Amino acid sequence: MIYVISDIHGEYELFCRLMDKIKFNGGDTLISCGDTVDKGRHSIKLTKLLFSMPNAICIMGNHEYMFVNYYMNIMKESPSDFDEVLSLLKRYFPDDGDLLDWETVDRLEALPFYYETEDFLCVHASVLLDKDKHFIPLDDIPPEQFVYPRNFKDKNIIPVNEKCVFFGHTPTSYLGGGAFIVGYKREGVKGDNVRDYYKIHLDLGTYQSGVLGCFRTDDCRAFYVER
Ligand SMILES: [Mn+2]
Repeated sequence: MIYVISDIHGEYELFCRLMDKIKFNGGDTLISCGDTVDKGRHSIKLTKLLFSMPNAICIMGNHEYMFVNYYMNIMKESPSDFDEVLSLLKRYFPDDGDLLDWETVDRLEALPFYYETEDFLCVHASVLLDKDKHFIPLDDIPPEQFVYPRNFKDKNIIPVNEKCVFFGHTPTSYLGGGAFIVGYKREGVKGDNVRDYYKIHLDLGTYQSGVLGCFRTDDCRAFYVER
C-alpha cells in the first residue's frame, strides 16, 4: 500500500500512532510531502525516524528549505570550523536540535522538490501551470515555487493533467471546513482511484488542530489520529 502525508511538523507521537493505526509495514511505502520540522517539539527525532525508514520517501517543504538556506549562509561565512557550524545548526531547532548530526543535515540538503509516479505527483505547496492549466515541465520550475505559493489550495486552481497532485503547506481548515483531507474529484468518477482526483490537499494544521492524517492511494481512503 502507498500512503501520502504532509506537514507533520515535529508531531512524533501522533505520527507513530498513525503508523500503528494503518499497520504500516515493510511492504508499504510512505511519501512525506515536506514540513516535517518546526512547530512541534520533535523536529529532528521525527526527521531521523523518517530518514531511517527504507520505505519512506521525503520531499522538501518550505521549513526544510529555510533551514537549508540558513545552513548555506553559515557555510559562506565560516565553512572551516565544522564543529562550530554543527552547533549553530543544532540551535536552529530549540527543542531537540541536540539530536542533529551531519548525516541528517546532508539528507535535508539533498531532499528533492517533487516525487512522481505514473498516477500522481507529490509537492509541498504547488506546481506551476501553464495557461492551459497543464504542469509546466517540472525541471523548469524554480525550487521556491514548489514550497512557498499558497494559491494552489484555491478550489479554482485545477490542473488538467492526468496525474493527481498531492500537496500540503496550508491547513485545509483555511478553506472553511475542519481538519480533514480534501480531494478534488474529476466529474463523473467514483473517487476510488487516485487518478479520479485533480488534486488532494493534505495539510491538517496538525500542530494546532491536533489531527494528523494520511491518504492511501490504493483505495483512496484517508486515516486519522487525534491528540
Ligand atoms: Mn509549508
